[in-house]
Amino acid sequence: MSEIFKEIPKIKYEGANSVNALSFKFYEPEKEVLGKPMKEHLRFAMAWWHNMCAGGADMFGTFTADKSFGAELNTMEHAYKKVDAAFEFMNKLSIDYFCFHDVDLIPEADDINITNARLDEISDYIKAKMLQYDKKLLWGTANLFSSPIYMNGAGSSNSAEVFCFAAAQIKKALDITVKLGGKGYVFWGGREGYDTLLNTDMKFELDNIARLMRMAVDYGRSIGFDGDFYIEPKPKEPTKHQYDYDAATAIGFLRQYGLDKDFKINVEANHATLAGHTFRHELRVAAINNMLGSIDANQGDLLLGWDTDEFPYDVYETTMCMYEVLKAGGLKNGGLNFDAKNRRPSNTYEDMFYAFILGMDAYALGLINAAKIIEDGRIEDFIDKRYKSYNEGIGSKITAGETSLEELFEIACKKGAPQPPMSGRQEQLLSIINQLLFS
Ligand code: XLS
Ligand code: NI
Ligand code: NI
Repeated sequence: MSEIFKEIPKIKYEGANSVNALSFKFYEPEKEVLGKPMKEHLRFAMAWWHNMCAGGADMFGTFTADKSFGAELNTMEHAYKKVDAAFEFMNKLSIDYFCFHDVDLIPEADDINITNARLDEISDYIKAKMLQYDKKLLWGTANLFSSPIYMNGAGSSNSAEVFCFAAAQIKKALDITVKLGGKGYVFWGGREGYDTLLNTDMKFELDNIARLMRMAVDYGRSIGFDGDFYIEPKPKEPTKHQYDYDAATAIGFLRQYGLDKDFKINVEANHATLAGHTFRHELRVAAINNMLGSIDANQGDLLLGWDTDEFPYDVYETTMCMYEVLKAGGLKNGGLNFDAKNRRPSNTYEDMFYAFILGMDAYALGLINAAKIIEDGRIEDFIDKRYKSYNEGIGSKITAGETSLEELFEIACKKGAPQPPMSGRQEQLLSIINQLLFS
């Protein structure tokens, strides 16, 4: 088999002073950080849709990047070429995982039976390549948003026939995910939302989405899927109101419908900021509910306000992300999926590699920095100190649930107004972070 990325060598770690653009400056897969190799903390994954399929088309123009890999687009020959390209790419960059939607892998046919036969065929080929290159599937999913049949959503569609077709696609995507040993299955809302309540029964749509997820869980478990289902929250785009607005909303939904034992959250950086939160906030909300599952590692642009899916480069953000991940005890079945694409004018094969080098180095730095914050201990010590009034006296009775409103009333009336609490010291804490990042 001939090489596709012929000009690109295997990317190696060369250290922070290297001027070779095709090298890692910070990512050393085997280097131990807090007792575990970087590659295990980070578990990088390649998103099939952006990397193997998307050519930079936008509302104003077509592809700028050629992702044909020498084959005619939308043929099975092309599907095979994408597999060849994907594994060569992952191998050259030392990326251990990938993620896909069903229709990223093959051209969808008019007849679902033909589509499914194509999925069987290509997944045989992918499975063999996974063995050959020692690569793993992080998660699979079904695309329930591109086809015109999904214009009103999938689980939330007003059409029962569309709901039925969505269920069929999910079943097949689960079959392929299990066949390839995937440890995750994602539900990103797609068009599960609405544009106007004038035509929408919100309660009915939410009930139906939950019904679809319940069937997916029951089927998945019946065929031996022992990984995690994920909801990937996003507040808007493509619909005006997406039902899975943010982590808190999705967790409430999962609990309401009894799906919380099987699902976790897949937090995407760009979706967090679209929801008006920091990335870190979303990670924390998921973590404190024991639902931090996996991460779509990208970056938005606050000046633009849509899902720009940029490769992450903001080291402050990657640091805070990895700090949350380390504090949460790591990602069990999840990883860092680069749900990210090159900017439209970055349209060559080399640019695909530069983008991943950027993202992987940014996360390696984030991990190194986060470990420094933890080892330093000043931030965590400060937080402990800030709440220490709950470790003694009336504070410990409050947290132990051993007091009452009446008792607190009596104490407060006897003691009178307390002193204001201690300073929050925000500026001091921020300067500790900068000291740790840059020394
Ligand atoms: C879109 C989502 C999508 C999911 C997978 O905004 O990020 O790419 O990750 O369906
Ligand atoms: Ni995503
Ligand atoms: Ni997204």
